[in-house]
Amino acid sequence: MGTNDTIAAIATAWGEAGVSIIKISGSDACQLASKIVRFKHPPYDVAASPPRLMRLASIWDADSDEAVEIDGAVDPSGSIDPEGSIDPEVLVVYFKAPSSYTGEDVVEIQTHGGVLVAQLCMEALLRRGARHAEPGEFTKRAFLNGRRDLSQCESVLGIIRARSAVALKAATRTMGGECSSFAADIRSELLTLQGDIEVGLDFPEGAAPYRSDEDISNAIETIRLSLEDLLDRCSMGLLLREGVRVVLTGRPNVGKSSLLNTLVKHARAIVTALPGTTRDVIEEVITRRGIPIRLVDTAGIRAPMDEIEASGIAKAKEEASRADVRLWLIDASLPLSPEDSDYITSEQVSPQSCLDIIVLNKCDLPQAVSEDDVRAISPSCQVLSISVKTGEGIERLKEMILSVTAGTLDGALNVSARQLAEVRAALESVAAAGAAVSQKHDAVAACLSDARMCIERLLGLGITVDDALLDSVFSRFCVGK
Ligand SMILES: Nc1nc2c(ncn2[C@@H]2O[C@H](COP(=O)(O)OP(=O)(O)OP(=O)(O)O)[C@@H](O)[C@H]2O)c(=O)[nH]1
Ligand SMILES: [Mg+2]
Repeated sequence: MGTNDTIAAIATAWGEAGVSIIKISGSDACQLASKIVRFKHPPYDVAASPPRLMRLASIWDADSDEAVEIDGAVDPSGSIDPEGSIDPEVLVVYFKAPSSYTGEDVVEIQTHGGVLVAQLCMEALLRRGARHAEPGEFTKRAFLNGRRDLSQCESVLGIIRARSAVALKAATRTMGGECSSFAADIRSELLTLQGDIEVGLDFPEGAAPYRSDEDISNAIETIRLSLEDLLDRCSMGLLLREGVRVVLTGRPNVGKSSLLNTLVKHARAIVTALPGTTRDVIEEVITRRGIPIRLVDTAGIRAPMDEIEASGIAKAKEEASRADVRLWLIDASLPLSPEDSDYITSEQVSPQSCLDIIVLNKCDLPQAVSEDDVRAISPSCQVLSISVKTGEGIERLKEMILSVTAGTLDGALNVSARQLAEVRAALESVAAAGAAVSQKHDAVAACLSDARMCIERLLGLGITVDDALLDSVFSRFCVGK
């Protein structure tokens, strides 16, 4: 991917619409646009147009470039050769470098919306030397030209993909620089502390330390708390963007697929009285208070009867391991199975990042298991009785699922899984630095340096044009963004 060539793309979605927008960016943007644009009034050159002013023009293509050059010899306000006319009425706006989205000269042409008009306009530009932009290349140039840092660029995608008002707010907050400035503050604290510790390393043996162990520990703790705060806000943003992942697990025949069907309000999954009905993973999205909830139905867990069921069960366990909310359903009309007891016992030690709820289904039938029986095994676990058949407890269950989004919604920051992983890694390095204070200060400095590098990758500092990280970030964008 070159960086100095001039790129062009249709920025609007494919299909009939009010307008189509063609974007051109690069040092030759004006010159290229001038070859197909004919303004109705002077000045006739795109480069001479007042920046940011929408101007009426026509788009004109011809076999030879000379015929379309606006050079005064042609009367630009004169009649247009219908042979070369693509669109007799367009709006053209010029953004002069560096005050543009990409930081380069940008020309945008608004044509009448229509599949062919925009396509012909693009073809005319490509024939005259523009290169078709790759996905996200305009935003990538904005990053390379210092218009935005990487976290702001990634939030552009968050704005495009937002499916709820809260997710949109989180993306707007991030694009406005809230995540970047928070992360930049942490980075400068890390740098200062690392510098102080390195100065201290050079002090002669026996001299008073530059900063005491206690002082360093306190500074590390302050940074750790800031990173935890950042992690919470980013985790919530990712949850809003990707949706809360709710995985339905449990023994066969407990009513997992019936619950999925009730929550999505249609018969999505096959339900039968035969244990082992669901073999594959079934995923559906519902929205509750603007928050997307991804429901994942899985195969019942038992000793598998055949190879298909064995793979289904393996998939169920894999899904459960990456859930935000894990529901373990139990048929409360039957005594607890060993699998149920094992699950409830092990659930006590499950990681806090996932909310576990034990769901006692079929409470319309005579009960063999009560909520108290479950609490007797695990006093702190969340347990709820429901009946998919009568609808009892379903509203309460939805509320419990949404409790994972409580609290931090207002401060949520839109990040990608990549960015969240960087924050998590930074936190681990800072924790390691804290643990090393009483032993070796050079190890502390090294851990702080690792943490700082994670934050720098989050912001995209020090990344070069050819960095694979950039390609992986921008390849997820659409063409024309
Ligand atoms: N009485 C009663 N029956 C229920 C309830 N929920 C589900 N069932 C019945 O339980 C049986 C099994 O339901 P499924 O939803 O297929 O159970 P599952 O957990 O998906 O089962 P597998 O796919 O085999 O793992 C069906 O006959 C349902 O009609 C309930 O709340 N009350
Ligand atoms: Mg099922």
